Amino acid sequence: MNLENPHNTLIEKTESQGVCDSTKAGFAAVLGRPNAGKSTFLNTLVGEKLALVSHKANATRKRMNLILMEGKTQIVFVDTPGIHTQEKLLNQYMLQEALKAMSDCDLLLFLAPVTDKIHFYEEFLNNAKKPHIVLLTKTDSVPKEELLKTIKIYEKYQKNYQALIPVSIKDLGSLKRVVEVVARLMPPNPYYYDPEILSPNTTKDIAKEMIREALFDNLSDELPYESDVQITLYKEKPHIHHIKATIVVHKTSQKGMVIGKGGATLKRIGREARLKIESFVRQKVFLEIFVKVIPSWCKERESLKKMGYNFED
Ligand SMILES: Nc1nc2c(ncn2[C@@H]2O[C@H](COP(=O)(O)OP(=O)(O)OP(=O)(O)O)[C@@H](O)[C@H]2O)c(=O)[nH]1
Ligand SMILES: [Mg+2]
Repeated sequence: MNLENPHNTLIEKTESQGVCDSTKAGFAAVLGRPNAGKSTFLNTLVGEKLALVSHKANATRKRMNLILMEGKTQIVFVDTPGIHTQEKLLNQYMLQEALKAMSDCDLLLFLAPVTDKIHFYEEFLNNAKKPHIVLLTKTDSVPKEELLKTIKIYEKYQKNYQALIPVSIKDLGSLKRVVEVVARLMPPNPYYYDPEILSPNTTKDIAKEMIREALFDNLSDELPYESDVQITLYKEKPHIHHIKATIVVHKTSQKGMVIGKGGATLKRIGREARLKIESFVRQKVFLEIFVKVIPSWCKERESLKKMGYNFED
């Protein structure tokens, strides 16, 4: 079967599994290097900004599940941290999260920006044992001829993948095609989650990601990586959600940067985060943010565990 798209470039090898009366459900892990566009892709699919997106790498730290219904098929997309070198402890945790998602899922979606050289991906393309589809992302950032050339290069691996689909978040049709292909590859199963919900992650988890996103957007490059957010109170009152959060950094100088001159930076972070959370929970939010120094929080296994990054020993 060969579906059309604006670039006429979807290469798909799977045949339709036919109409089935019973439901299908499965997990599709979204993998790729940092900054490949994994979280953006998923947010655009579900139409809500649930996963943290940033132009800075290493935005996603923990797996986040986003649920999409396609007819009688429930697809649980698993957003994962970007796969990269792992000399730092937090990176090791992030790699572990990605590998866990990979082993638990039914299908892998491997995202490779069309602007990257294929050599970054050859190891995966050669050796991946799980059924996978390759998504060439950010196609809007290259001319059509370059996209076609890149597709030719990837076709060398077509024996291994189920489909190769060029995508851009600016082309909703390309995302729809991904959903169709993924839905077809999901196994017969009862639904894992209530079909009405978008994510089984709690509102508290999502609020935390939204505050982290505001931090990423307002701080210079290295700092976000060395900071984190803890939610110390999440109370849903009749007309308002009351949230207390603590931004954790590991040096006193970083605390100063988060607070900013006369508290200006922290105020901006708080305002941005509050607006994001309010638009998600569709309620007023009262958000209080504190800043705390915990030396070396991201360098020691025990401190990481306290922050909610649970290593599998
Ligand atoms: N031009 C263009 N930019 C995109 C597209 N998809 C994502 N981006 C940008 O790529 C950057 C990284 O996006 P993320 O979704 O945070 O990437 P990620 O793969 O989740 O990154 P990590 O969580 O760090 O592993 C952001 O600046 C996005 O706006 C796309 O289709 N086209
Ligand atoms: Mg991400």
